[in-house]
Amino acid sequence: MHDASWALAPEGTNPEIVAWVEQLAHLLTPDTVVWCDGSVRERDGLNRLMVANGTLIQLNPEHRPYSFLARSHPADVARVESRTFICSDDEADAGPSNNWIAPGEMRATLAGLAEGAMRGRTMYVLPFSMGPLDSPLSRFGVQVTDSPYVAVSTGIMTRMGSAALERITPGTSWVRAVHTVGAPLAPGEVDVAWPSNETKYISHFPETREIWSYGSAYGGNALLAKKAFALRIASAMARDEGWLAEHMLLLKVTNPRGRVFHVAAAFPSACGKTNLAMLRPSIPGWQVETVGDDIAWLAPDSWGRLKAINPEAGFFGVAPGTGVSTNQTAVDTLWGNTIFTNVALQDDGDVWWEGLTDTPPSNLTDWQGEPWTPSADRPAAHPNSRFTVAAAQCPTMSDDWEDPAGVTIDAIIFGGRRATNVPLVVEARDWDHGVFLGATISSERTAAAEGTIGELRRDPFAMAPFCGYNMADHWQHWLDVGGQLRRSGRVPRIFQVNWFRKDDDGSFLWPGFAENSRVLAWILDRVDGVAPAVPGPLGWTPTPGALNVQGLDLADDALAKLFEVDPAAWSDELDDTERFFGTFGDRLPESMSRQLAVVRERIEAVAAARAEHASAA
Ligand code: GTP
Ligand code: SPV
Ligand code: MN
Repeated sequence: MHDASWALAPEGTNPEIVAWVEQLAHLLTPDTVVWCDGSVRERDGLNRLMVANGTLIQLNPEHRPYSFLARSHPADVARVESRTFICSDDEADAGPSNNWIAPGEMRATLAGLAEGAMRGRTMYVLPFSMGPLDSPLSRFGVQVTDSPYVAVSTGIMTRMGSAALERITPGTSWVRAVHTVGAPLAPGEVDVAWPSNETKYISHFPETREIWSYGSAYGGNALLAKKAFALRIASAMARDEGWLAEHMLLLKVTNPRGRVFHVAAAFPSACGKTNLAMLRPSIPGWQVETVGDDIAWLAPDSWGRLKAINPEAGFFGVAPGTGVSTNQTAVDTLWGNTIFTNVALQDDGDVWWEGLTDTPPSNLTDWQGEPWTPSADRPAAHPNSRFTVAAAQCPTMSDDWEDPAGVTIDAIIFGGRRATNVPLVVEARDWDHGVFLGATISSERTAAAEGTIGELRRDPFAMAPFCGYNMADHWQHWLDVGGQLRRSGRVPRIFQVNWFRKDDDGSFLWPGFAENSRVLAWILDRVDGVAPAVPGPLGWTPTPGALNVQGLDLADDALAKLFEVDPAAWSDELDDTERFFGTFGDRLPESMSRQLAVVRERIEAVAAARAEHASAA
C-alpha cells in the first residue's frame, strides 16, 4: 500500500491543502506525488521527460529555441461543451444554457471514475495565483493533474509554484481543481504519447468552488485555471462578491493627443480576441498595447471606477490565421519558449500552420504525424491548433499589465462572427442597452469547441460555454454593476462590433486585423467626445466620414453594406431573440424585454419609413 511519502508537501504548507492532496492521492492512487515549485529546473525536467516518452517533439533550436510540438489524440482536440457540467445545488441556478447534473449524482459518478485513475502515473500538485501575486483582485487555486503537459502548460499560463503556495495561508480561500486524463497504467504497460479517455467529464461545483475534469488533456478541458476556474467558478464568485469574470481581452490605447484609454472586449472563442489584443494600428498616431487576450476580471473600485486585471500569465492562442500579415506581434511572441499543439512540422524542424505564410512549404508532417503536401485535401494544422507562451514574451505588453490595482476601463466592446445583419460598429445608447447588446450576441461556431463550424448560435457576452450560473442572472448582475458605476459618473461606454460581415460573394466586407484600429479610433474618439455619430435603430453609428477609411481599398458600396440594416432580416433576428429570451422564463430581467421592445419599435419605424418612401417614389 502507498504510504506517507504522498504527503511530502513543502514545509509550512497549509494543512488544508496537504489533507486535500492526501485524500485525493488515496482515491486516485498515483505512484508518486510531486509538489510543483514553478522553477525553471522543474519545467526543464518535465519537458525532458515528455520528450523521452514521446509527448513532446523538440523543435529545431536554430529556428525555435526551447520550443516543443505536442500532438494530441485525434479525438481530444477542443473543448467538449456537451461534456461540461455546472453542478449547482439547484438546477435553475445553472440555467438553460448549461448542462446540469445534481452535485450528489455527479460526485458519485466522479468518485467511481477517479478510483485508481492515476495508477502508474505521477500526480503533480500545482498551486497558482490567478492575477498578479498580492493583487486584491487575484484569487488562488490548486490543481492536481496526472499530465506533465498540463503541469508545464499551467506553469506558463498562471503564476504557478512556491510563491503562490506560500500565500495560500490557513483562512485564505482557494479553488480546488482535480484533473486526470483517466488512463491508468497497468504494471509494465507502455504509455501512449497523449493519454486520454473516450469518456469525458468537465464538472464544476460553483457552491463549493470545485472543479473535476476527467478524460481530456486539451486546452480548457484540462488547463483548469483558465475557463473552468477563471470563468465558470470565478463568475459565480464574482456574482456573490460584486465583480465580473468575463471572456474578454484587455487593451491599453493611446490616441494621437496622448490620452490613454483601456478597453475590454468580449468575442466568442476563435473570433478575434488575441488578434485585437495584439493590434498594430494601421492609422498614424495611435498606439495599442496588450494587457490580456482572453479573460478579464473586472471590479468597481471604491470610487466607482471599473478596474480590470488579466488573471492569466500566458496565451493559449489559435495558431491558424496567425501570420506575418495578420498578427506580426503574435509571430514575434512565438520566437521560442513555446509549446505548440497540433500544428504541422516542417522538414527543418520548425512548425507551420495555415496562414503563417501565404504559401505552404512543399512538404510537411501534418498534426497527426502523417506526410502532407499542399495538394492534400485536409489542413496540415488542426483548425484548433494552439500555441502556449508566456505573456511576458509579447513585445506589446503594456507597462500596467501586472498593476495590482488593475487598469481603469473606459470602453467595453461586444463582438461576434456574423456574415449578415450586424453592422461594423454601433454604440449603445446607455449601459442597459449595452447589456442588451451583450446578451444578444450570436456568432458562427468555430473549431474552438466540438460542433458544426459556421452554424449560428447564441453566445451572450461570449460566455455561453463559460458562465457558471444562470445566464439571465448574469445579465441582471451586469445591470446591477452598471447601477453601482453610475453613482460614480464613470460608466464605461459600450459598443458592438462585427469584423466578419460578408458580401454576397462570400468575401469579408471589412479587411479586419490592423484596420480594426480605425474602428477602435472612432470608439475612443466617442469616449473622448470628439467623434460625430448618428442615432439609428440599433444604436449610434459613425456619421458619414467619421470613420477614417483613408487609404483603404474598400469597394464603393462596402461601407453602406457594412452598416446596412435590413428591417425584414432584423425582424426575424428579433423574433429569434424573443424565443431565446423566453428560454429564461421569469429569470429574464425586465430591462431586457424593454430593450427588445425598443429595438422592435425602431426597426418597425425603419420598415414603415422605407415603405412610405417606396410608395412615394
Ligand atoms: P480564443 O482563444 O478561442 O478565445 O479565440 P480568440 O477570440 O482569441 O480569436 P483569435 O484572435 O485567435 O482569432 C481566431 C481566428 O479569427 C484566427 O484565425 C484569426 O486569424 C481570425 N481573425 C481575427 N481577427 C480577424 C479579423 O479582424 N478579420 C478576420 N477576417 N479574421 C480575423
Ligand atoms: C476558447 O475556446 O475560448 C479558448 C481556448 O480560449 S480554451 O482554453 O480551450 O478554452
Ligand atoms: Mn477564449
